[in-house]
Amino acid sequence: MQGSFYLDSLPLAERIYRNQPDLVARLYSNPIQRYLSDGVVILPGVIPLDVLDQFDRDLESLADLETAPEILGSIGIDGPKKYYEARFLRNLGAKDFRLEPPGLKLVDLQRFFDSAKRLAFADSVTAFMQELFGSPAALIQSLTFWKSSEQSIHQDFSYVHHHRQLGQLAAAWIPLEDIQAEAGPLVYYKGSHLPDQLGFYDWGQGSILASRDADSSVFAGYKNHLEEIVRSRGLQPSIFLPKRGDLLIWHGALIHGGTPMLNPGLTRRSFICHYTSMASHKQAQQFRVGNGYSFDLPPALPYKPSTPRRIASKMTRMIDHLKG
Ligand SMILES: O=C(O)CCC(=O)C(=O)O
Repeated sequence: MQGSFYLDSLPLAERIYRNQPDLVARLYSNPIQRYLSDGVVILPGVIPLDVLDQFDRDLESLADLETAPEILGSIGIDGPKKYYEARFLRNLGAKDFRLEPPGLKLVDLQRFFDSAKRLAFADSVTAFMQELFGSPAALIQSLTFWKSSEQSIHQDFSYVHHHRQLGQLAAAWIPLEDIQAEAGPLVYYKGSHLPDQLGFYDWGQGSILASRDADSSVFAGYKNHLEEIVRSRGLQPSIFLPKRGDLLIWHGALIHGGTPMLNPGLTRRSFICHYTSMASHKQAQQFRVGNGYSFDLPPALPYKPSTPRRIASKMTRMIDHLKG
């Protein structure tokens, strides 16, 4: 997919911002104006604390996988190779996911916990997305972190793209606790959200989409490309140290990542959701939640990995373990 696809799918608000920035102040709220100019906006104290309390309790229920209900074991996981290949929490072979090293992502907990669903569709989030897209929010995916992602800097549109309307992508970062500087907080670069002006990365044959199977030199090239943008434009890193209840919303093209965890004793519990507009993904219309929609809500059926798959996962983990 070429860069022109990205530009052709931008929401009206962003088209106005690019062509007649003065008009934006007359048409849109202050948070949308800041989002359009910086690629990011922080809304302090807008996430209901009682829902966060419930989500805390639900996450605790997952901690002991041997006693957690079977269905919870079928939660998807992602992140570094070991997690990506295990695919489901219960294949990880770990009893307590909280003891895993940084990088583990629990995928789509809104399919299992009402608290996660209520967070993903909190009024402050859905109202923002509705104004931005001119259409209700459609949740693509959520990721829950116990620790830092330690993910190198990237732009989401290259990775989160099954909705196809690449320009219609925004994400919410919801802290589940007050985030400490040494816990590996989110880092982002204000003003880095206009990839056509800063330069698209060519993932191969002019495509702007990342492939997990790409050669490691392609990933290294991507990292260099973004670092060069940051350096040449003099973009400054911002570190997000929110309090519980705060919300950060970022543009699908904002350069961001997870910083290294400096204190191994600290958690960085966070809930991250990616959205597109309902109008750009009609399939989402079947699952309405509050003022938004979701791609795929009913809980997945308990996953039974095939025997070869289980053996392959176990061997991969043993080899990784031996390699240290
Ligand atoms: O929270 C982080 O460390 C990074 C999360 C992220 O990059 C993402 O979800 O796109």
